Formats: sequence, C-alpha cells, structure tokens
Amino acid sequence: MKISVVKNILEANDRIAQENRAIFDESNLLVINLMSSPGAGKTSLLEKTIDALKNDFQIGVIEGDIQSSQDAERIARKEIPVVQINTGGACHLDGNMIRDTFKEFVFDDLDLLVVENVGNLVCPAEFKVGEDFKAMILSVPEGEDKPAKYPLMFHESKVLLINKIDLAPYLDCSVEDMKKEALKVNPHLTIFEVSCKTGEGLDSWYAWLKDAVNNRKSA
Ligand SMILES: Nc1nc2c(ncn2[C@@H]2O[C@H](COP(=O)(O)OP(=O)(O)OP(=O)(O)O)[C@@H](O)[C@H]2O)c(=O)[nH]1
Ligand SMILES: [Mg+2]
Ligand SMILES: [Zn+2]
Repeated sequence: MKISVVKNILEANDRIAQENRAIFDESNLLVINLMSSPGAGKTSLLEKTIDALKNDFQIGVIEGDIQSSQDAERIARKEIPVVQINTGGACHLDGNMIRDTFKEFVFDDLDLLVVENVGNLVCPAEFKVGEDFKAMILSVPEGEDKPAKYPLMFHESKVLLINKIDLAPYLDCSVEDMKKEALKVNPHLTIFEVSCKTGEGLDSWYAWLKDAVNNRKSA
C-alpha cells in the first residue's frame, strides 16, 4: 500500500513535468535540473557560467531552497531573471513548484533555464520538473564512495561536474577514483573536472553547454 502511494505521487508529478516540458518546447528552451548535496558548488557554478555565457545567451535561473533567498540574491547580481522558490521544508523541487514560477518569466526571451535544486543528494533525483536533462555536482571533499552509496542521482544525471578539484591535494581523495566510481553507476555520464574557485576545467563545460543550447535552439 505504501509503495503504491509513493508511486502515485511520482506518476502525478511526471504528468505535470510533461506539461511543463511542452511549455518549454514552445520556446525551444534548454532546461537543466542542477542537483548536488548542500554546498557542492551549484550556485558558484551558475555564477561562473553566467559570467562566461551571458553575452552569447539569455539565461534564466530558478533557485530552490528550503528557506532564504541568498542564492537568488547572488544570481540577481548578474542582472539576469531569477526566481527563488522556498519549499518551506520540502527537500526537493517538483513539477508544481516550477510551474508556479512561470508567470515570472518570458520564456521566448530565454535560451537557457537552469533550475538549482535543493541541496540534497537523494530525492531531487526522483522528481522531474520538465527538464531536458539532469546535471549534478559532486565536490571532491565529499569522497569517492558517494556514487556507490547514493547511486540514484548519478544514475539519473547526464552530466557530472566534479568540483573543488583545487582541494584534492589537501584531501585523501583521488579525482580519478571519483570518476571511476561514478562511471560504475552510470557509464554514460559526461564528466567535467572543475574548480569554481580557480576556474580550472570550466572552459570545456562552457563549450559543451554552448553546443547543447545551440542544438536545442535548432531542434
Ligand atoms: N575551494 C573551493 N571552494 C568552492 C568551490 N566551489 C564552491 N566553493 C565554495 O563552497 C561553498 C558552497 O558553494 P555554493 O556554490 O554556495 O554551493 P551550493 O551547492 O550552491 O550550496 P546550497 O545551495 O546551499 O546547496 C562556498 O563557500 C563556495 O565558495 C571550488 O571549486 N573550490
Ligand atoms: Mg546554492
Ligand atoms: Zn525530498
């Protein structure tokens, strides 16, 4: 009985996500659902990515947090459209919450919409919001055992950014092993090794993302 209740919630959410998707499709908008545990660097990656690509594309951001608007304030400094969702306790975003932000955006004016999910390595991976794909960050201090212990997010993501590689020399953690462990869970992952602090590795991510936005626009 319990299992069927959970299944119904996920099925209902999938339907709403599909409706969101149809609306994004009308504007050929690339939508990324960005996930990670708290503090892995989602907002830092967004700040860097906006700086690098804001002359090429119109970017919008939806910030999801349990409480506070600090992340939205960081993004608003970049002078791009941003909406903060406060889930008031819920530890992930769902399709309905995303839909509630639609009145704040003009999607025809955007090329890329990034949804920064609530910091949580578990259930955000279960809920679609209408995204083209999920991307996740694993930061070096979290350790190389995370893909094996929290496999769903790695399994559901198309892109993995291994962030904070600048810290690797100070930790007993090998970026190579992190990569290997992630690929064991999902051999199809596209992986970038980056530091949002030093900027190392970010150029390949920007180039990949530019292609993804352009492909979406011409689809
Ligand atoms: N050394 C180092 N620190 C980083 C790097 N990227 C982010 N940080 C720091 O990590 C902390 C958390 O970064 P955020 O970007 O706020 O992380 P987040 O995933 O958005 O956090 P939540 O939204 O709270 O889940 C901040 O103090 C950042 O400055 C990095 O590549 N190297
Ligand atoms: Mg954040
Ligand atoms: Zn949750």
